[in-house]
Amino acid sequence: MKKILMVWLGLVVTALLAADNSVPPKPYGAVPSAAQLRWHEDEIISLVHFSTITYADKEWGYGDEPAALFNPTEFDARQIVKSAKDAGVKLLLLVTKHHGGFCLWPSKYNDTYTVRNSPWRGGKGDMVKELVDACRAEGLRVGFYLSPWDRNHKDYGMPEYVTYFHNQLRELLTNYGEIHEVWFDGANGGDGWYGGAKCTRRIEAEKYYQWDKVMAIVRELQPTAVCFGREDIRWVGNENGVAGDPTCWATMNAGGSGRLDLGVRAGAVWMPAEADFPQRNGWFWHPNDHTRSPGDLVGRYFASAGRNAVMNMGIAPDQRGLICEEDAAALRGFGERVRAIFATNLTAGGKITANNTRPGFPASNLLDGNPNTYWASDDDVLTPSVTLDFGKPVTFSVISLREYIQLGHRVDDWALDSWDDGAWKEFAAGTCIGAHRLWRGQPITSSKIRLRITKAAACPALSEWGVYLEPEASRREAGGSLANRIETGMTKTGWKIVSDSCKGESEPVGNAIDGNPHSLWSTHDKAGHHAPPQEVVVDMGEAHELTGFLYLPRQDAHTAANVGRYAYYVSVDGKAWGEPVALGEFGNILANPVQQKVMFTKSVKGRYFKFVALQSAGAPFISVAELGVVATK
Ligand SMILES: [Ca+2]
Ligand SMILES: [Ca+2]
Repeated sequence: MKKILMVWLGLVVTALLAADNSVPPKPYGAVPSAAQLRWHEDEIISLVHFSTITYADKEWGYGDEPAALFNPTEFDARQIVKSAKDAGVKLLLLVTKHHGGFCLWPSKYNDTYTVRNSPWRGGKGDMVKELVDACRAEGLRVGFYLSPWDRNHKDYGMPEYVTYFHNQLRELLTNYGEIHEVWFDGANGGDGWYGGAKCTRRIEAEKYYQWDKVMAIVRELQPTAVCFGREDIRWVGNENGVAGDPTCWATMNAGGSGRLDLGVRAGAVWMPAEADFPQRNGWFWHPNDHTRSPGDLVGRYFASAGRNAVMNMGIAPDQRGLICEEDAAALRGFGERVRAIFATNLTAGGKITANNTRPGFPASNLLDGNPNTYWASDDDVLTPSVTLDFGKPVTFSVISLREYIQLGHRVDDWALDSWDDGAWKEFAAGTCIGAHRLWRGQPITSSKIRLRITKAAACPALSEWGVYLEPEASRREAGGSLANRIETGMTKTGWKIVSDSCKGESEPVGNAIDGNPHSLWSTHDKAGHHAPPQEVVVDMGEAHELTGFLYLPRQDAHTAANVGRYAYYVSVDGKAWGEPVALGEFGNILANPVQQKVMFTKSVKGRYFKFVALQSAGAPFISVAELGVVATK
């Protein structure tokens, strides 16, 4: 009897397994940590840049901007956080200390250069605390940026500074509750004030800061935080908010090496890309700068969050301590557009079928709005397809795909077909899917669509599929041209080159004043690279009252030859030049090659100008896309 019972029980167990043999696929390759998963879900995050240099009209503080400058009389943390929230920002990264060294909190390790030394709140304020409290009140998560480079600190370059840096990190990660991202900038070492020494200090960034100790502090004090720039999250390689095209794999080689924009297919570690860019041209607020338009921001959303990266849009309070009306309106406009695009998922009511389904992981999981349920195929089926029948003609222009990344990057290639005149017609194809992949195109009307996985390393596991129609007005804004972001200054009719230090062969000197942002003057030819200093003298044909000049660096990814340091002269007769009317550095020109506008301390009359490139940002030659002038008339 006992034996029979055992056999019977065995049969029951076997039958139960057969009825529910929903064995999930095994993970493929590297997978995200819980903290990385949560970071992926944020999609839109935002750095907040605010410091003494907001009052000095600079991008990088030299370190000597007086703390007395810092007096945002209308500072309102809630207004700043609400503006970010309007844009859909989920995590706010506070720049607690930028390269200039000024601390937005009253650090006990610094007696001279923090909010305590400023007039703001009578020296009794803690701006980090006010912003953190506002984030928590508005439901945003919080991250901290702490610059390793410090151009104010007297000990920078020496071991004492590293102790200071570690102490500050410990202080920040101890006193403000749970922090979800810690951000370390890659800009490191160079000239600075350094306690009055005013010199250049170079360090070996990989060794100097003792990163193993830094990471131990982060892991000890904030175990649920991701770390940008070191172990968890990588920079996307530009400050345009544009992830790699066509791929942006979340994986990199062990140790984080690999192409920052494209990632590494089947790389050993999960280290996804964060695509940062400022809402304005500069990261800090400047009186003559302006916001990007909402339509422009939407384009960057598709190019970052829509390519498996996270969009990090920098916002900047003005000198009052508020997000100015212009910027707040653009943030609101951006948020409204994104919400409008994704307001109605046209898959609702559709009938979905797959040509292969793993038991327990049906195709309907793609449409349930739940990121934790997914459709998967059998282990040996690497190229399944899934069809969605709307039951009626539907017009769409945006497709959203999400892989169940808890099981890794499984899909290599995919294609989408519409049902056109009784036959399938491919309208989109791509590679990496990952956390989120968006396709944005011209409207298509079709009664059904099909997703084909055309190549995969392991059986695909996809969690969500969305189909949307972008409002026409929003769609018309797509692809806003570069040209409308470039200030041309005074018209260049009648200008001519008087002399130059290097003609340039394939990219001749005349290209610097031809009004075309895409044509360049580069100082290299068959003989090789011609190192700076390089200069050009231009005759404007008649005298003008000049108030400033414009330098447009090349606008593609090749930024190394952009001009780092410059001198600018003006002359009435093209013979007597005198002292330069402007002499300085284009800060951050390598990572953020936006148009540079340098205003003179007072206007100067002249018919000729001489632009001298004293130093290249990072190449053995220099390049100029355009030179222009700002004149009173
Ligand atoms: Ca789902
Ligand atoms: Ca040009």
